[in-house]
Amino acid sequence: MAITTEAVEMAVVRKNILTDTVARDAYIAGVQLLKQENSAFTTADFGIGGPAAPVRTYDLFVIWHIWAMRTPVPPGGNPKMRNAAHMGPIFLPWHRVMLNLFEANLQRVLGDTGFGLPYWDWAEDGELDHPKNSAFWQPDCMGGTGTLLAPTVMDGPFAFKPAAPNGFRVRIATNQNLELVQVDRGLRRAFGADEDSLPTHDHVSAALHAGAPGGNPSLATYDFTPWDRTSKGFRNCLEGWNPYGLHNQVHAWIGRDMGLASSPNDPVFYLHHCNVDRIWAGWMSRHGRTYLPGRTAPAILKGHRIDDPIISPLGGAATPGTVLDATNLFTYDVLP
Ligand SMILES: [Cu+2]
Repeated sequence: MAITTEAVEMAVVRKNILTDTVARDAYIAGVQLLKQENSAFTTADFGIGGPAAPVRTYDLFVIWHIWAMRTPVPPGGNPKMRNAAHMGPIFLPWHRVMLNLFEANLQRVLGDTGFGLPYWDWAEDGELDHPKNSAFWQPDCMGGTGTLLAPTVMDGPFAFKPAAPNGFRVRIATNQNLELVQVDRGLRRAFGADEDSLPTHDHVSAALHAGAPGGNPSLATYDFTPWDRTSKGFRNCLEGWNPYGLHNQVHAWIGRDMGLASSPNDPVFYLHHCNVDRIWAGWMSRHGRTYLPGRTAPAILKGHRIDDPIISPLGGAATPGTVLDATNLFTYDVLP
């Protein structure tokens, strides 16, 4: 079966993975299927060294994300200041498109067009004294109490089983130069090693309630010039550069694979980003489906303006303007 490159027009409901065990189990099963399915591509198609090996459908998304991370905007710029998917206004639309296509592929392999990608409400776990003891990390959910000294995930559905060739393995990663390389190892996490805590409900609320007493009024605006990792505004608050927190903090708290350009290697990536997308939907429910910069912004922002096609080998017909309202594809059971 070929990878689904277009989201299926059917309004599914995305639910909390900790309260919907049906969605949880379907997600886990679908990820395993995408991880075992050969795409039409081999590693040689992406210039990855070593013997040519089939690229699994799941791993195509990993490659896609790394590629975006390496693509500076503007061309020739510094991808660590703004790239095709991060550190700029496109961050939220770009990941929305990625999630929609991942969800469509899960629907395909599960044979269930009603499947909705679940989300992980990490702010709920941020309220716990010991977030690593959350139900989320138990063997019937994501498993894997990785530590700095023993980061390989050894329990749960994505446990590393060296003798099981079809078990969950990390197959595509990057070297120090962000070049794609083939690997064959287990998934890695190190809770709390790079960041002590998860964001809490107060942090999410502060991002959403710009008009509340003591609130930050700039958070009522989607984004600001210079449209990069230094900007004020809602996008960069949720992305977690200014102030540091939310999305970035969650990646850092989980650590290891989740801290890399290849972070979609961890199936938690999609559950995390689904929650980020849900927070964005919550913000739009208060402030309107607004987006900046507009179409007349300077060309150096090409790929981040409201009518620009997103820069991506997949889902490239989408623009920010076309994905602000996604209710034809999905809704959330609860908005923050
Ligand atoms: Cu990303």
